[in-house]
Amino acid sequence: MRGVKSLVCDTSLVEPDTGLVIRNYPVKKLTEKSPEEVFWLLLTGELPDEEETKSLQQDIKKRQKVPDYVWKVLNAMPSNSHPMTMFNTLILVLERESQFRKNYTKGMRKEQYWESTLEDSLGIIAKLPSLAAAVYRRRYKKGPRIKPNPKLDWAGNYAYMLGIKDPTGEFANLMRLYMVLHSDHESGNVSAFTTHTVNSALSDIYYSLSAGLNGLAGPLHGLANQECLAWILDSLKKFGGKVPSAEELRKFAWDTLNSGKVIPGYGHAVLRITDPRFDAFLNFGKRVCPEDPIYQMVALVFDIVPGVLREQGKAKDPWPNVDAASGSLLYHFGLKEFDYYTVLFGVSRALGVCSQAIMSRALGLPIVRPKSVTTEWLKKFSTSQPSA
Ligand code: AMX
Repeated sequence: MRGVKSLVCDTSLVEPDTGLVIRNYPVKKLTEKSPEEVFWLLLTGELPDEEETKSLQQDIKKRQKVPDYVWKVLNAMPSNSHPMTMFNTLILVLERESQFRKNYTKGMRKEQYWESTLEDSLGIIAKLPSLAAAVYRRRYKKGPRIKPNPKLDWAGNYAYMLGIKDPTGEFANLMRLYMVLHSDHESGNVSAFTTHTVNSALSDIYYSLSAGLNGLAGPLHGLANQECLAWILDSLKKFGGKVPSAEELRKFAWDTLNSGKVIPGYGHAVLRITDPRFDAFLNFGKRVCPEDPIYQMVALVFDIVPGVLREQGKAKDPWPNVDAASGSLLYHFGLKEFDYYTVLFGVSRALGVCSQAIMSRALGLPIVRPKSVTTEWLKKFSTSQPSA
């Protein structure tokens, strides 16, 4: 169904020549904003003022306590389960808290669905950093859970609870940027569309978000970012840990293509320009870690690979996507567990898909139920068409 116009989504738009635009704001204009401000923007179409931002941050803090039964489930899971399995399970376990389900069972008017969906969304979004950080600490044996610090903002708290050393505060800044850049990408991608489909059955947002993020766990969707960093690290290893010359890298890129592999982090199903989110990460790296060979390698690949892909002439978009840079920055700060990167993506994407669900309930959108046909029907249909 690529390119078939079949959905309405007002939170964001992705056009081939602009990249992500959130409520009329190109994403590059939002890189200095906090995730809370962007969540407000996604929901209302306007950026909040200082007071409104503070009130949302206070509201989130009031909701961040995770009930103990959730930790019992996490501790009962095998410690080598995939981090996305752990994360999505915890979201589902929290479904017990759903106000939507309780109000629906009591009898709620259709016009009130969006309010309960908003309540549930605030409840789950407030808890995601604690859940995601706890998954990290258990899965990678980093020691006991770290409790949220009431003085910190949503993403700052996430950085803090992961337990990554951050003397300069730049890791927390990276988390804020990461959470903004991945927050939304229209509604037709697998995680957004799945969340929407499940929510359209009036399953509450806990069910819906967990389902959507199960889609994000797939290698063709959210798991792709770890492959990009692996390619960068492999390339560096091949050159003995030193950044190669442009010519050496060009040859390495051709070797990758000639062996039948793709160059991870390059190309996009929709975009036909450098993903503005890649630019934002590259600028962050330039400011914070210009000496890091991994950052330098990412910058060199950006100089060389688009030319190689153009010369090969297969990829419709020879430019980098968001995944080409994000992993290298996480790695720089010591977050080196590739399998975990999709969880970060999931925490961020929850902002967008929850906003979309609240909008869908406010608009009273119907259950998703496209019509299917049999193969037999398809054969008859295709043979009955006049040939072109
Ligand atoms: N390296 C080598 N070849 C590439 C390429 C790349 N980075 N990107 C596309 N191509 C090839 C395709 O494999 C395809 O070859 P084929 O005709 O032999 O099958 C041809 O170019 C045409 O593909 P396309 O229409 O340009 O791309 P697509 O819309 O089918 O797929 C994408 C898009 C991202 C899957 C693809 O560009 C790709 O595989 N990129 C590398 C992996 C990657 O970066 N994934 C992250 C995706 C980011 C995200 O959405 N999260």
